[in-house]
Amino acid sequence: MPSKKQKKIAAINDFSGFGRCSLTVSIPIISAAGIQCCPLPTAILSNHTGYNDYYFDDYTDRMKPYYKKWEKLGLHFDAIYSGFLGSERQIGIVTDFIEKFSDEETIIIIDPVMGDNGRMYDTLTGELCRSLKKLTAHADILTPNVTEACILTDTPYTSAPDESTLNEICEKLLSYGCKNVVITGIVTDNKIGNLICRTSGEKTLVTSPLIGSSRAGTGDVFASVLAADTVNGMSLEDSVRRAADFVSKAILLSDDQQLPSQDGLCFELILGDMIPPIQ
Ligand code: PXL
Repeated sequence: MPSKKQKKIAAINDFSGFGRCSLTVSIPIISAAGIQCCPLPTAILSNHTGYNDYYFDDYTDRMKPYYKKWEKLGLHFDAIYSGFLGSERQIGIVTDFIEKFSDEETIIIIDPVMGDNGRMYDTLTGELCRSLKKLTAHADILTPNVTEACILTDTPYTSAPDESTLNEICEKLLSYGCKNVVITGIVTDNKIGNLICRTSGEKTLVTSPLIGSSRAGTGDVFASVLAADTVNGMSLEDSVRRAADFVSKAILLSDDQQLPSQDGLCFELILGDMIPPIQ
């Protein structure tokens, strides 16, 4: 009997050598889930921008020549997952990439990486943020945190938006054209929630106990698990639940190791959780 064809995900994100974010998170997590992860770098950094100093090499000019060779190879992806973008021109490049390498079956996951805790990341310009709005229209699943959801919808930032504000944010994000939104890291009392909003109007809040510290790269770990699980056929709600559980477990372990918050989540210790059961 022929076995099921292995899936592949194109991960468009930066390569940061230290600090556990972007490609250094996505490649191991997606691979552990049994999926081939094919990276298209947007920038190369010594370490992420959450540290005081870093080397930053913008990869904009090299992205098209790089994936031209993928075109020649006739590649096609089951999912395209885009994360941190290094320049405004990369919005057009990612759009072109989606047109070239997807069909109606391809799941497009867009993590609009812009900031956290009410602050924009260093390398993000206002122009890039505005252009990211256009990119969201292509997403089957858009995964902003609360800060990013506020920036994208021109909503004043509050760490714990109330239900009516969240509803307005969801409506606005969906009006840009994406199919599903997952707003991550919504803090309420002693819980942390991820709100799934669908074009049908149906909303589901997936909550976890609020435990452990706030850490760099958490959104990247979350989106990587979500990308892997949805490509493996899991429902959006179950994928969000599993991503939230994986993140919570990794945060507890990282706190236990007394890892500095900038150094991210020591997810390596639980990568085994991503391995699917043998069929
Ligand atoms: O985790 C988000 C992220 C991704 N890539 C780079 C970053 C950050 C957050 O600081 O600096 C380069």
